[in-house]
Amino acid sequence: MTLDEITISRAIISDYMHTLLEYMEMDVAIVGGGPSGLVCSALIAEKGYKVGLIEKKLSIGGGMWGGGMMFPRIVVQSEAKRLLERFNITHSEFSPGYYTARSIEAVSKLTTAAVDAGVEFFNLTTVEDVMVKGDGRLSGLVINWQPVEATGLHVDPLTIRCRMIVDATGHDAVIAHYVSKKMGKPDIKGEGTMWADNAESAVVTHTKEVFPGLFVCGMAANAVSGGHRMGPVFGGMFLSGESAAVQILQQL
Ligand code: 48F
Repeated sequence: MTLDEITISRAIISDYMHTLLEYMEMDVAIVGGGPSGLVCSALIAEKGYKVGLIEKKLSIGGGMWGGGMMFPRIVVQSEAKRLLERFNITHSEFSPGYYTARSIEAVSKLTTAAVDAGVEFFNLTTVEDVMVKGDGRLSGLVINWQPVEATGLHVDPLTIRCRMIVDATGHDAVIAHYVSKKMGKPDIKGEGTMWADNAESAVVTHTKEVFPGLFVCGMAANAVSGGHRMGPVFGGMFLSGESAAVQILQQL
């Protein structure tokens, strides 16, 4: 065949614009493509709900991509071993209860699971504000291209409507902060020091609806509720994403 550059360009614009228009309204928007957001998105989408994952960076994976201090390995403890198996992530036991996995494989397998479950990805897209109307419920997100934010251009954003929103933005708990600043709640306690054992169980307990329509999972959950940090052990992230999905599915 003879390739035509303009047809290639039209194909890309047409396909993505169609998707963007379709996802102006969705059941669940997950903000942040780290491990907790990926697990959460896959488990909700596999039940047939319309799920969009918004990620400001070019690549998906968040803080899991780089492993620990750029050694591309993660550790997952025994409590979350079943999720390594569920997502077909190769792992081996380092010492009793401590499993190692390749961070790049873990990101890839979770991303594949989300794609296969029907999650639509919106990368290079920043959530820069939230929509709360008269009913006092978080009902939408204000989005913009990430390069607009990065370059400080004064370009107005667009808005999407969602039944539920998940703040999976990691340590910064960005969405919870936006809501807190404008609505006076949730109360954000801030993240504690490194304490892996405490942090890993707390992150699951802290995974909850913190404002009508807004769930927090992953490090965002600990940042909101005053939990500790844990470094490159990821079982809590997987279990937190799963817990958020279970709670949201109960409400949908
Ligand atoms: O930080 P991140 O991986 O979140 P997580 O699922 O996992 C935390 C771990 O990676 C690690 C840890 C556990 O061992 O402590 O840090 O809680 O991924 C968060 C993603 O959210 C994106 C960000 O680029 C990252 O990929 N993000 C942050 N702010 C925004 C955003 C925003 N305003 N709009 C869209 N995406």
